[in-house]
Amino acid sequence: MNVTPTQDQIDFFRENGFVAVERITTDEEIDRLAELYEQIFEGKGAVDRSGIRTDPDTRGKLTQYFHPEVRFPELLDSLYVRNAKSFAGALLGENPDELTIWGHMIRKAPGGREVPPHQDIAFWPPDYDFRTVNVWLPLHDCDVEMGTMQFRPRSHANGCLPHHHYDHPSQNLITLDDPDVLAAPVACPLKKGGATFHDPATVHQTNTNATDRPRLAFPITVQTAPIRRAERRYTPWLDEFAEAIGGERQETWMADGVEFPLPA
Ligand SMILES: O=C(O)CCC(=O)C(=O)O
Repeated sequence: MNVTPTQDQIDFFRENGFVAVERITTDEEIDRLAELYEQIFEGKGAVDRSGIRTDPDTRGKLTQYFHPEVRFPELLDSLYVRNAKSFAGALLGENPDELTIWGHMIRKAPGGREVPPHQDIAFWPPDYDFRTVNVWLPLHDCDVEMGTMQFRPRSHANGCLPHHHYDHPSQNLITLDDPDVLAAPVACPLKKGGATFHDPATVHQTNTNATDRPRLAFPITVQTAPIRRAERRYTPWLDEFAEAIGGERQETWMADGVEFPLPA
């Protein structure tokens, strides 16, 4: 099973900054991933991303496990990752064999909080550009009520927009200063096996999980190697984060499970 975009999907992605795909992998592979989630989220290593200022009812209900491909290298050879690379390669006009990925797994428990509007580019080290496409795969049918992805069409056209922290800066939970000037969010409900692809500058968000089932998602970033920028991106929220955690800044990047120093 090899998934590549049609010209209409490429045109839609370039114009709107996102595209949904009906099937990127098999149900069997998704079932194996779901078993892996049980192992991962019951063990150590998942971090609470619900924030420290949330009320006790929502705390601990949004957990993430970063870089699962390091502990489970077989993920790199999954149909999901292979198809994500070929699809993203066509969207970016890059050779899929030269692209790498890093991933994170997200578990949004029933009642787990919303993720407010943000751009992924706003998290990047500000001296670098990566050409990326970000892929989001839920491990089951996923609708708005459960917290499927919602995108602001054409919001990727404006580069990195101003963000601020909505919890203590040490949590690095950021949201857009002014989402109201953008187009209204378009939700992408997905059937099991479907996925979305978005540009790193596309503003996106998800709702609270209002169902009684956990929402499991496996986003990956498909990327080229980092390119040093002539001018630093304006991201004061990253300075506040660095200050809040004692001055530490991102000095490495992850590619297919291997950590590399960011180029000088
Ligand atoms: O899964 C979610 O609820 C949000 C995911 C997201 O915003 C992201 O991966 O950038």
